[in-house]
This record gives sequence, C-alpha cells and structure tokens, in this order.
Amino acid sequence: MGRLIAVSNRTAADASARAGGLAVALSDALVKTNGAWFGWSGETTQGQPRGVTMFRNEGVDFLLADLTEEERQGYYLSYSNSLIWPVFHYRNDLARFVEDDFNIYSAVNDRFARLIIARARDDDVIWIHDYHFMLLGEALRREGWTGRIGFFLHIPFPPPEIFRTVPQHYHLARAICACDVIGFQSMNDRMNFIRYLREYCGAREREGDIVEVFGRRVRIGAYPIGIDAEMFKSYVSSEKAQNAVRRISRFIGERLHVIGVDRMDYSKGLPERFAAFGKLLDDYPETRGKLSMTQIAPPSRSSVEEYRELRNQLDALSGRINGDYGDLDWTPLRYLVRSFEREELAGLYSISRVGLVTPLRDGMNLVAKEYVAAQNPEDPGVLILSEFAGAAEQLDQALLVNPYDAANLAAAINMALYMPLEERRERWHALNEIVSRYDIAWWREKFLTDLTGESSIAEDDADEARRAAALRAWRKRSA
Ligand code: ADQ
Repeated sequence: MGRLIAVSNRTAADASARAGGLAVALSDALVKTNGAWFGWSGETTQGQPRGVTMFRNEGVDFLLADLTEEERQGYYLSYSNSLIWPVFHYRNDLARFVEDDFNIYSAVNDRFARLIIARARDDDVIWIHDYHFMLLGEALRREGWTGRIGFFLHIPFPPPEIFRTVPQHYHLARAICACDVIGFQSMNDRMNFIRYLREYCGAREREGDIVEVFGRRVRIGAYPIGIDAEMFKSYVSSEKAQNAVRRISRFIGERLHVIGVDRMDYSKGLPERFAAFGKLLDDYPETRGKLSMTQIAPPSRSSVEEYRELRNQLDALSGRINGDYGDLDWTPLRYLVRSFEREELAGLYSISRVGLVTPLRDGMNLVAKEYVAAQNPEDPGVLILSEFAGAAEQLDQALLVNPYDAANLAAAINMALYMPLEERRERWHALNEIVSRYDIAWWREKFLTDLTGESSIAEDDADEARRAAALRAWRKRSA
C-alpha cells in the first residue's frame, strides 16, 4: 500500500479531536505511511475565495478546507446534522428536509474529491469517514480515481423503511457503493444496509461479506470501533484523575455513585434516563439517601432548537427529583453541562458503582467501553447499557436495558446497586476481555487489512489468530 489518505469532517488538527479515539487510531497508520488527512478547517468564509490550509505534522500532511457560510449552513448544519443525523438515529420525526441542501452537500463532497485527486498518487488508499461524506466515493470515481476506497459509518444505519424517508436515499446508497469496503459499527447496521440494497437495488450477497450491486463487487462488513483500552486504564492513576476523584468524593460521601457521560444530544436518551432515576427513588424507597447520580452532558450543537428544548426538559426533571427527594445533606441528581478531560472522566468512572449508558440509538458508544476500562478489577462497578447502542452486540455481560422503559431501567439500577461482588467481577472480566481485545488498533487493522489486502502494521500471527477466533465466537453469540 502507498500512503493512507483519511477524510473526515473534523481532523486531529482540531484541539478537541486530537486526544479522541479516532485521531489516535488513524494517526498511527498515517504516520507509518506518511499519509494525509483531509477535512474541514472549522473556519467559515463569506463567499469566495475558499482557502485551503496545508501543513505537515509528524510526517502527516493536513489539508483543511474552509467552508463558505452557505456551505456550513446547507452541508453541515442542515443536510448532515438536521436530516441525516436524526433519520439515521431512527428519528425521522425530527428531520428537516430543505430542497437545496442536497445540492450543497453534493457540491462540498465534489470539492473534496477534487482536492484529494490533485494530491493523491496511484497506490494511495483513501479511507472516508462518516455521514458528512457519503457521496465522496462516487465523486472520486467520477474524477477518475481507480484506487482503493474505504468508507466507515460511525453512526447507525437505519432499516430501509426509515432510510427511504431521505429523498435522495438511492443516490446516497449508490454513491456509498462506489467504495470497495463499506464498514458499519454493528451487524444490525450492516444488515439494514444490505437489506436496502437487496430490496431496492437488486443486490446479491456472495461469500465472505461480498455483495454484488450497481455492477460492482463491494465488501460490506461490521467493524465495531474500540478504544485505546490500555491508555485509558493508565489514566485512572494520573494526577488529574485522582484530583477529580478527591473532589467528587466530597459530594458523594459514603454513598454509591451512578455516572452518565454523554454529549447533550436527543439520541442519548437523557430525559428518559432522568425519569428512570426518579422512578427508582419512587419505587425503591430503600435506595433514597444511599446513592447520588452525576450526569455530565456538555451541549454539542446548542444553536439548534431541539437542544434548547432538551436542556429545558432536563432542568425540569432534575428539579423535580431533587425537590421531591433531596435533603439538607443530599442532592440525588446533579448534571454538569461542561466538558472534562479524559483523565478526569477516567477518575470519575473508576469510583462509580454504576455506569449508565442508555442511548435511544447509538452507532457504538465509546463511553460504555471507557467505563469498563476504568474499573478496579477487585471491586468493579456495573455497566447498564442500552440494547440500542451498537456496543450491546459485543458487551452482552452488561445489564442490557430498554431505555424507553423507565420501570425496567429503574429495576436495573436497583439490581446493580445490590449486585454481589462475585457477580460484578464475573461480568466485568467478560466485558474487559472484549474491550481490551477489540481495541482501537484492532479496529483500524481489521478495516485496513480488508481494504488493502495487507496488514499495515506487523502483528504477531498467534495474536491475530486468537483475535479472529474471538471475533467468530462473538459473531456467533450475537447472530
Ligand atoms: P459520539 O456520539 O460523540 O460519537 P461516543 O461514542 O459516546 O459518542 O463518544 C463520545 C466521546 O466523547 C467519548 O470518548 C467520551 O469520553 C467523550 N465525552 C463525552 N462527554 C464528554 C465530556 N463532558 N467531556 C469530555 N469528553 C466527553 C460518534 C457516534 C458513536 C460512536 C463514535 C465513534 O455517535 O456512536 O461510538 O462516533 O465511532
């Protein structure tokens, strides 16, 4: 393989993304191949000209394009975030359909294709990330690119009945299929996409994840993304983590702690989670005064009306719960709308008896994996996980819940609080095995090996065989 060329809306040039899992995962392969990373600079210009910033960092070329105000609105805020994001999270009731947006989305994808083509060499491999660039594969082919292209979708892919509510569904599906390897987070997402291709595009499935469609053979697989588990574990003993533990311990006292960490987004099921916590205190009076919950939820796109509404809902729910049950020396539920450093989060997870991860729908959900990685093996906490998060396919030793069912969720929290140490350990060992084995390096390797037919980073054969066997076992379990 030549160089790896990664494309994603935001890149590791972004301070907020640099420490994130994707940045870490990709940078290894980018550094090793002297690769390049294309994305949006985060800057907006008024009309023409649209600048491209180029710089080199640790052997990796960054090429960052500005967007015009019209592009930021039509491509980013509107088509990507107000149409694709809700529909792909099964919320077509929240989707906004604006006629011109698709043309702008399409034009931005075309512009990136031209930028990439102008700099790519024949043996380079292009890896496209996420829903902002679903037309890019086809645009690259139109520009004459014949090399390998991979596409990975970080968010869920909905069932065909829902996908078809996007007016350009056929166009999007055809464009994605211009890539050679198409990766989803879960088997469920993969099946949804294949079902659409079968039912509406005449696709035929062949051996080994190969699908024939639109006159091409493409590989469509599930590649569940992981975290850098080893690194995350090491955060727990850091000064920042311990400082966070000391500070929150003053709030918790002798009580058990329940933690939730999410971007404030309607897909994360926060009002439902708060309501379930209220139901726990209503239905299980013995838990009152015995536990405290902290929800960390920084706003992600607070300019959008739905997020303001979400904030109001959370204010009302937490006010009700704290008003009904709080005491002079006890606040049952706090929520903090600020961001924390990863080390601080590791500390907070590590002292929490319960990790509450209950999205209504999620591609994977990395918080679930971070919570597991941060636990003390001798006295681990319990992960409560939504069955509608991609992570549920792998993490079946969590307490799996329906996040819409407040009674079910309240019962799960109650069960987690009183779970015997031995059962907590057993469940955690099984979860930790998966989180550690299928980490971010495994994910990158698996995708790139399928894309290039060669492993980009030398790996011990026995280790790879073990991983493959475990993956088969996991696939069998979740089939
Ligand atoms: P997200 O929707 O952002 O990602 P998630 O997978 O949970 O969801 O990742 C969030 C990350 O942000 C975690 O690493 C978490 O620690 C961090 N984070 C959250 N709140 C924070 C806070 N207050 N302060 C600091 N950090 C915070 C999308 C998809 C997911 C998919 C990922 C990766 O929606 O389904 O798992 O991409 O593919």
